[in-house]
Amino acid sequence: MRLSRLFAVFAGIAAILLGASSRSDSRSSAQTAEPRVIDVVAQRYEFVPSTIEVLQGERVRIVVTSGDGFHGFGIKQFGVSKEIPRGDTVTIEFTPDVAGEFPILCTEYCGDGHENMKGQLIVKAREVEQS
Ligand SMILES: [Cu+2]
Repeated sequence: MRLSRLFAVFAGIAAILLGASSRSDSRSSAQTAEPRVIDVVAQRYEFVPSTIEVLQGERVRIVVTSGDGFHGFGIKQFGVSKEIPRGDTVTIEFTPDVAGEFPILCTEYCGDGHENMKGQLIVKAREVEQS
């Protein structure tokens, strides 16, 4: 009687410990997942590269450097809008949760060709959950 009760308590503790460790494992792997880093140069009147391809749900870190004057980097769909001062490098992080093709726009007037300063973000749908 006493022995079986002791065993039940021990089994209960073991189950709690196992459950806690597997939970913290999955949490820490999600936290340590490194974002995809993409370097972009903003210059009159283009983004280089002009097309950025990422995966839906993947954390993205875009590092934008101004190649000349004052520019901006905006992706309306994902609430991204950053000033890129002359000679500066600005880091932008976001997670595109919607698949599709979205315009990247210069959000600061930078000269005659400003209206044509556009890039494209392609977010590819995540078809199968990868483990
Ligand atoms: Cu501009």
